[in-house]
Amino acid sequence: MVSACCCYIVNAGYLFPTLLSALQARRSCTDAVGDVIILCVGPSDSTTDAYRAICDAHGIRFMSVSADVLDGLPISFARFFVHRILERRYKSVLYLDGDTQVCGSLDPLLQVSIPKGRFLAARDPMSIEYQERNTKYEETYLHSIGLPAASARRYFNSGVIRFNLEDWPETSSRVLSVSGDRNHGFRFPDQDPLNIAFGDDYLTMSYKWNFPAFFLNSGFQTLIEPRVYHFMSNPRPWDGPFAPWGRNWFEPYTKLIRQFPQLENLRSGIKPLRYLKYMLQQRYKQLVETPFWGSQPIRKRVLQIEQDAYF
Ligand SMILES: [Mn+2]
Repeated sequence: MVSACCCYIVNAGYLFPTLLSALQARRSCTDAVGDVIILCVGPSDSTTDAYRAICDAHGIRFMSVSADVLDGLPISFARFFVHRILERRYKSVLYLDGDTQVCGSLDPLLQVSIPKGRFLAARDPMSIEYQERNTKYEETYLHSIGLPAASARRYFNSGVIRFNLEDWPETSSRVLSVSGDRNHGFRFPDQDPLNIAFGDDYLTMSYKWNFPAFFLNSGFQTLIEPRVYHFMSNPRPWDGPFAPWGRNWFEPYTKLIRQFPQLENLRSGIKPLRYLKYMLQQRYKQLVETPFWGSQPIRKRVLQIEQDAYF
């Protein structure tokens, strides 16, 4: 029995990208080190059955979970309920968003020991942005949600988190209490209260384990050698071969459909007008943002974060 797992928790609408990431994760961690688990929130139907069959055949645990487990909260909060579902034998958990791609061994991350009560997360690019743009802190989004400046400098992303399962009930209840105090009204509903509840009291994970896809614009993949790419905002790579990822990160999804043609009709594509909008938007972002993100000071700061990272 293994005591570690990679865990996704999604609803049926997000199973397509999640399956790709989970298959990659399965190939990227040793069977004897960790299980790969997809928790699917909501009723079983022909769609979830199709995904379950693929998972069963490829060594991924697929578990259907009643929506009741979320206490009425939206799916974005689901990561704070995994301790209600996972068996206690899993001591170490690597939570992954479904909008990720895994391309290197996850064993070391599953096996690293984490002090009691702490967790590992990667710095969100927003934490770099406001400092390097020399914006007045009082005028930033992070200030508007009540985050002290010291915590804002370490504002982290919640898309990939490594934690000890025994700590998660306490962590989750702190987050849900912060979120509840604001009527669950944050722009980043899970990430903001997690940052407010923990401030800078977490352990920094290398960008290697949660690499923001737009860093591809600045060539940071050669500095960092990512093992998990995270596609944090729309468009996503399964929508099309947009900048900056192009065909390289789009084709795994088309291959997935070639491998499992039964998935073709179970996913919804984007409309041509939106496709065009995304194409222009991504090119524009590349032009406008690369001088900033590709600049020497940012490069230095990213390298510094990497050097100081706990793991
Ligand atoms: Mn995400």
